[in-house]
Amino acid sequence: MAQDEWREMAARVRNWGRWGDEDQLGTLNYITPEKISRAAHAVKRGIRFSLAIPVDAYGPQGAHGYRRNPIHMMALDGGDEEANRVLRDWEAGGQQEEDITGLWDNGPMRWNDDIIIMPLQAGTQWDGLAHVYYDGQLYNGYPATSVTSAGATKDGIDHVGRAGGIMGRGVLLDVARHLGVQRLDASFVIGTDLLDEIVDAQGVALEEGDILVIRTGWWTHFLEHRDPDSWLAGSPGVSWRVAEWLHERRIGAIAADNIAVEVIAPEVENHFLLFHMLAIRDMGMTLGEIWDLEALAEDCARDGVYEFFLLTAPLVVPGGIGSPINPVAIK
Ligand code: UVW
Repeated sequence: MAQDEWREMAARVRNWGRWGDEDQLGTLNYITPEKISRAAHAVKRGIRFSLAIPVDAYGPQGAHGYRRNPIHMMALDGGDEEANRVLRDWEAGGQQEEDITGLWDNGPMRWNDDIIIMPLQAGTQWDGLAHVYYDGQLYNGYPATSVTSAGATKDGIDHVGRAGGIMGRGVLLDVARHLGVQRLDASFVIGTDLLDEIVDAQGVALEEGDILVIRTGWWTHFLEHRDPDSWLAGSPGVSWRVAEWLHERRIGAIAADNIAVEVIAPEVENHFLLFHMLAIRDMGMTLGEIWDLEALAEDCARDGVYEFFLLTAPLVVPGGIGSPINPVAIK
């Protein structure tokens, strides 16, 4: 029964062709230049909040073998000045060392460089539209085979980056604070009635093109326990039924402080990530995951203002599935 209901909702929320057969931006089309210009008026105090978790080896990944935390390494550092003195006299010294030694022989200029190796989904991110498919198709009907080992030839995150990123009016819906808890219980399902209640209680009017930011408080579970397995498995989040609620309100994008925006425990037996399929593949809605909303939420609770200008810029990775970001909320 629930599967039939889900399929019927999928047909109702599907935006394929709404912005043309070639579209690769989906609901970001709701965030028009006029919306962005209006959103800038939400900036009153000039106070900024970074919503990113640290890009380091101690993040929440590791529950899946295929996702690891970022590895940050130095390519050149302060010790290299001394090292190069030694390397200069080393017969087997490589080209780079010789070049650097040559440059560092003349004048005072020295520098440090670094390298990051990471899954693009490892930390605070936007999931692009090529991330999820079912029945052999991606958003806007592109075949699943258009994502190749060379990258996503359709629906890649590079289209979002080249279009100038994702920015506009952000609205925080603080579910945990509304329910009077530090964080929601494991596997708590956020339904549409609760979202309506929070919108009313917070006194915000949602508008077409808004970027919804949902706080479950679940990030604090990771900060306290540092356990990727229980953080992932217990993650509370939105129900798949929220997809139509977002569709009706013409929301531009949605982000949350959990691993997947939606609840991880399957709401329908053996059906995993039902909201992902509706949002990304059918609606063309980009999902923001693993955002740290704690400081922003404190401020919103203090001044009672839950809207802000949200600025995020995905990297232009040709064929990329998603992108790490440092989202910034400005009030
Ligand atoms: C999956 O794990 C499939 O998705 P996400 O990273 O979007 O939660």
